[in-house]
Amino acid sequence: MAEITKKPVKITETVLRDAHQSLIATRMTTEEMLPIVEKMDKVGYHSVECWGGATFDACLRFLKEDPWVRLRKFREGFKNTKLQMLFRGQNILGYNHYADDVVEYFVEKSIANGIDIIRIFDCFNDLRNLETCVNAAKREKERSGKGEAQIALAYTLGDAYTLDYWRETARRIEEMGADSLCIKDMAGLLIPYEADRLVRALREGTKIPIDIHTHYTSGVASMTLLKSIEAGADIIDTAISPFAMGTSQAATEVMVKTLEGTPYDTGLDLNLLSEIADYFRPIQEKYLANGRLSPKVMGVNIKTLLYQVPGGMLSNLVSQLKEAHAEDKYYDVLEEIPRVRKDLGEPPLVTPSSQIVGTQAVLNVLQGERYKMITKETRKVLKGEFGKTIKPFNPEVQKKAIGDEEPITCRPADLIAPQLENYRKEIKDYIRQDEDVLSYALFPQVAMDFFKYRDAQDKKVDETVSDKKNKSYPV
Ligand SMILES: [Mn+2]
Repeated sequence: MAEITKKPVKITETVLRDAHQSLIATRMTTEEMLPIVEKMDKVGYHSVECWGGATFDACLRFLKEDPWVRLRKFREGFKNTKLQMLFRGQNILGYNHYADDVVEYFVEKSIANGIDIIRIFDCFNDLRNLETCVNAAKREKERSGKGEAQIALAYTLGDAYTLDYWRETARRIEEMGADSLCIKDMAGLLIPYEADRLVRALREGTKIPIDIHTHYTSGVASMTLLKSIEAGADIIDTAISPFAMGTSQAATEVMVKTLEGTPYDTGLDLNLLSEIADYFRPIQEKYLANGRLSPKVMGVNIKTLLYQVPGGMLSNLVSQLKEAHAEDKYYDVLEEIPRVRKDLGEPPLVTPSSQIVGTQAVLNVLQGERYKMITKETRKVLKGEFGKTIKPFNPEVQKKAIGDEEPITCRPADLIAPQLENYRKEIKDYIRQDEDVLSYALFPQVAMDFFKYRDAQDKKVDETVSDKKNKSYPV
């Protein structure tokens, strides 16, 4: 009898990052997460995604938590499981390009505080914008033995995104020294049979592990994952069921059960997963009850496939139009989005390009004339400040935006002088740990407010202590 080659599929669990970012605007607190960490650590996940993306911003801005403290607590609890983060290339976790010294220091500190795998992407898939980050991770690996660089390609559709493009890009990613490759399908555009073709093309281009990250938004995610696995994908991203589906990932338990007894058997224990689901269910119910989790994001949104626009972008669009009392222009804007995207070189629509294209499309429609008003960000794109898009910019629109200014053609960060020392100076009165400078570099206003809050909290504690002991206040 022929021996069947076993090829267990690896699971990246997203409940501590993308799942709650997609469903409840990243509001899960560290306190809600920590009690389940010990159990999650026993599962045998390939990794747990728990940091980066919007979690950093939401920690500081809404939860008044230090994201670095959260990370260190995860590291303490996850003794056997790799921790993973999402990193926007030269944007780090922000919306603009940073100097290399900031990117390098962020990578160093992320790994030092407990991150094992850094998933790095660029909103234009301009690989030059990933070089500094990938190289920094590789240096850390040499130095400390820790740190893996995974390059993620933002998945999108369009004439230029052919199987040859994906195959060739996979080849270049391996050449750059990435440890693995991820297809990041933020909008749920990757449909099952296309996934089969895509993964086979990637496999022809590279030998490194292939990870598929998709969202359930359009209802096809679990089928897409299954076809990807059959085509040779090594890792899939899933979320434990109470925080799965809708705009989040496919459910972990469903994929584990589906693969059971096949050559792809993950080997994960369904009973243990079910206990983890039991833990998260009341948390899901709490957010449903307080309205943070809307049943609207839990169903299937087929518009995302029709218009090829990510779910998050659609809801932004609705609120922008509502504010302008122009809700009747919804379909005009939906038709304008692909035109603006084409003018801007047909980039994937993912943070921050999704916001830039969306806002410009709204303006074009509301002003009654295209590019009558051009946003600062659109101008930056057309000047080349975000890097190179797959297709050239529309020259007329570019001319209108930047006039006779010379567009940037090199890697944009080559033109940015080191920034760390200045940031350090600006927060010298508040700095308490090396990492503070990075929080400040990414979100200056929000981090400064947090530092002040932190000082005030401590002062309150001091005051209580001194009040009791000395009946006087410290000077
Ligand atoms: Mn995602």
